[in-house]
Amino acid sequence: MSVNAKVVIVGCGISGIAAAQRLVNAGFQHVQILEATARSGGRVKTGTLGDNIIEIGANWIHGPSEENPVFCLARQYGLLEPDALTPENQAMDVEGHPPWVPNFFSSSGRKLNAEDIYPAQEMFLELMSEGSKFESQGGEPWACVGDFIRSEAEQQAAEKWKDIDAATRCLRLCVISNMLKVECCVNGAHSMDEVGLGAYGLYKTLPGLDCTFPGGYEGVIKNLMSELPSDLVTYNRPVRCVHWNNTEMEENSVMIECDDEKKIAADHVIVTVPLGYLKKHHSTLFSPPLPLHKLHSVERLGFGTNNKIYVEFDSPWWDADCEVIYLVWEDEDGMLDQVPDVQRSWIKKLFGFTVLKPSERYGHVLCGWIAGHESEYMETLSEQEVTHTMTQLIRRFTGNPTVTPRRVLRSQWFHDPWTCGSYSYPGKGCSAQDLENMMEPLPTKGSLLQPLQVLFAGEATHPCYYSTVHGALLTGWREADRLISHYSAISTSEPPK
Ligand code: 6YU
Repeated sequence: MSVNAKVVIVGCGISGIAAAQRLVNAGFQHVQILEATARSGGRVKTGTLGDNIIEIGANWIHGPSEENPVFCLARQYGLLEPDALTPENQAMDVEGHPPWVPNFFSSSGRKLNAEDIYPAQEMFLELMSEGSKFESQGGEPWACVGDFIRSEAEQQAAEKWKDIDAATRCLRLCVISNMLKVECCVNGAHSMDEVGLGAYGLYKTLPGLDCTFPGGYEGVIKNLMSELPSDLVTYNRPVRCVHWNNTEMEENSVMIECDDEKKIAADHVIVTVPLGYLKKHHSTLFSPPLPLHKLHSVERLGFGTNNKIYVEFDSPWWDADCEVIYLVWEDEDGMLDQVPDVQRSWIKKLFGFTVLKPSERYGHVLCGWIAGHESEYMETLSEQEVTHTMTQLIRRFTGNPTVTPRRVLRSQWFHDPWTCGSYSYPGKGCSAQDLENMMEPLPTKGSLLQPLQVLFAGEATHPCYYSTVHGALLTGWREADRLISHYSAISTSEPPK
């Protein structure tokens, strides 16, 4: 098939690249990507800390197994380590909770006994799994995940832990606050009070134990880009407005207006901008504006901030087998995941660290995780202030007043003008219909206007793998396939020449 229709893709993240790849391979002759920044990859972004390769954006392949297209591509390009490729690794079904070896430290400078903590962790994980079932039950006892967890945990703690001493019970409730902060990072939400309980179960996990890229996640982007024509992407070309339903134009139905005043006519545009950007700029990005039902879904879906703070040390203060470090504040038994005074105590939102492994490659590097408004505030501080606060935090939790990081590096996704946060989650009152609305092309069904003028891809448009790289990639393929089917239907319905 050779198709002359002109397709413009807005955004050169994995979804935009995937759409272009599929269209070019199907014979589309005029495909162009317009990217606001000077690079490809969007939220797949690899950087360095000293000599170490680190991820500023996406970290893991979630569920690396046959059904995961990112895993399949990474395997094909030879980007993964042998461990990740084994059938055992692919078959391991951990429902998104890798069984990492933890260390717990408390704000009074003690290393906590894992046995004291496990009952709280176990209860929390059971509740989270229960929370994901309301989606299929068609009813929810609470509007948000946070209220559900608190009310159930309170009740269960009163029953199950009635005979244990007050200090241990209190500590376990502090652990639940910590677990809520972990979930804020997983979901990219300010608080679990903002994550809808009814739609929480929409997210689906794939089998496979999450794995990383030894040479960096951007390897997938580089390999995909090398298969595309070199002039396909125009960098530093932000799109200001997509004019659709353009009855004045003679041939093409869409006109794309760029920040530098350049105007590009097209038959179809695939918009892949992040939901955070869409929330902020939808009123100027589309003319005419988005239909109301689509706009309501843009508003109902959540898009929050999750940032990383990498910290490198000369020697480790954690156990050799430790994979994750949790920091438990002993004054937080209210099962809250938000700090009362963001400016003074933003650091309390950082749940802890994942350990970069193997140490032979990375040395002693930790990746701190912090979500929400506290994370957005952290972005405004100078590097010195962040380093100082991290140093004080670690000294306090280890009880060692001399521990000093060698290097610190943080991400700043909220203040990235082309992302405006990290990734999407189902907000309160969300349902599967909202994700359907997100992916619905314009003009909507039933219209007599030229179909498929504006199509939507990007992680926030995937019905069950939103917030992931594989979800984003699949949406790019989905929208390309929509156009491919459209043109194959036209060509088969044409009379033979
Ligand atoms: C994953 C992971 N991961 C950590 C952090 C972040 C993300 N994700 P893009 O934004 O890439 O592309 C859009 C482009 O558009 C971009 O280049 C812009 O510059 C451009 N643009 C914008 N405006 C424009 C304009 N006007 N004109 C022109 N161009 C414009 N995913 O699989 N594993 O470990 C993580 C993580 C800190 C920030 C992640 C992870 C998310 C992915 O990175 C993200 O989904 C995709 O890269 C998005 O690709 P895209 O093409 O859509 O947009 C139970 C349950 C709960 C549910 N959640 C659980 C899942 C957990 C998800 N966890 C992620 C965690 C981490 C750590």
